Amino acid sequence: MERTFVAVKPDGVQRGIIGEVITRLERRGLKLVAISMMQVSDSLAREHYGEHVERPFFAGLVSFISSAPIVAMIWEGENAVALARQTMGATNPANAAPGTIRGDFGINIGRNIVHGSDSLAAAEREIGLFFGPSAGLDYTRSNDVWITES
Ligand code: DAT
Ligand code: MG
Repeated sequence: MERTFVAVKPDGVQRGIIGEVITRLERRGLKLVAISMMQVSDSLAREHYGEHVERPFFAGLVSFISSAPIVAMIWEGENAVALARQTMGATNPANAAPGTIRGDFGINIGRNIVHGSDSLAAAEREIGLFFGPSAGLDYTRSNDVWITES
């Protein structure tokens, strides 16, 4: 089953929206298989956002993500990568649809509450970076058969 990396960023933690993010992903049907509150180091932040190193917002992004605790998670489910991104909404909250996390809770691209892997390859890389390659519990929920047709 597909797995993706999702994090509640420092703004989401400080604003008390951790539960809201988790609730929305749970309601969607995705399954939480790992969770950790952590303070991101400067080096982990740079590595995680390495694809953006040349962008003008890189320094601000790295300092923001490492400025206060985050909640790092692994979520599992059919199409977990795409579904988590859809539930989060567009990168810029100003363009994110109402009903999405970013569309309901944000107004500014530099404070967009959540991170979610944008591809299967990114998910594997980010899970490895934040949790290690073999992280994530294997377990079944009694209602899994009511969420995904086998
Ligand atoms: P996403 O987080 O939706 O995957 P991304 O990978 O393009 O978006 O960018 C990573 C983060 O960088 C994004 O969540 C917020 C910040 N960011 C992106 N574009 C930005 C911009 N033009 N100005 C300021 N911050 C930006
Ligand atoms: Mg991204």
